[in-house]
Amino acid sequence: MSRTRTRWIAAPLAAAALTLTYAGYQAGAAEPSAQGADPSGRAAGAAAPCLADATTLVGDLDGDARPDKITDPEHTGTGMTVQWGGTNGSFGEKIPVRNLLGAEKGEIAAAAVADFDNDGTLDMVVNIVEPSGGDDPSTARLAEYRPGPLDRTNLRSSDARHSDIGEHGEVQQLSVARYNDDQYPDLAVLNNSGDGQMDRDVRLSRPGGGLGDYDYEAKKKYGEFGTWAEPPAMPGDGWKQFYKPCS
Ligand SMILES: [Ca+2]
Ligand SMILES: [Ca+2]
Repeated sequence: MSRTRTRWIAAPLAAAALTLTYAGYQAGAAEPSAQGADPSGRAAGAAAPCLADATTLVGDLDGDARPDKITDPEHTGTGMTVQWGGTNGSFGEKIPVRNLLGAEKGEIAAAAVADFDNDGTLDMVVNIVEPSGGDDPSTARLAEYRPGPLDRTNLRSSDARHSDIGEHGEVQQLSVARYNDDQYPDLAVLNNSGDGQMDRDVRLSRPGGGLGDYDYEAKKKYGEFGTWAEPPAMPGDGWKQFYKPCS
């Protein structure tokens, strides 16, 4: 409850900053303004996410109505950083997502950020796994779908749900994708499924938002089977499919 109250109190203060920051974007956006009450159910005060450049998404991740900056240099989800939004449209220092998630040395930490349920606050899928080093893959230590807002200190969500992405092998990379043709982002998963096999798995959005579970038919249709020597390509244009340039 306190989270909701905080957001409502913060909204009027941040509204002015958002208006300035997003004036150009809002003016040209086809989407209705996300400020104030909105039939789409977007959080009050949260501007729609937008792309500062091909590898930098700007949107509210922690629910304080100030846009944050998420950078995913290789579109792999492994080198992702977050810069929390401050006053007057400023951003803090780049913090590696793997540090915020508490990944240990030797663990692979991958994350994908998008507004998977299209409510105006960014969400995250996370996976942490320690590779087995052998033919049989380990399962994830942590695999969750985390609807925003996320906690600034550890990226936790009060609505987090277990994800099955970590149960079919060792997740190497995560990336946003557009597979089924709806308004909700999908997920591409580069997965070491063992015995030399490296596949691109997929998790498709469900009607109304959020990600579905493993689906072999979807994998055959949108995924790809590969090997450790020749892994499948991962999508690099997922954000671009769903978010417009900020200016
Ligand atoms: Ca924020
Ligand atoms: Ca969301």
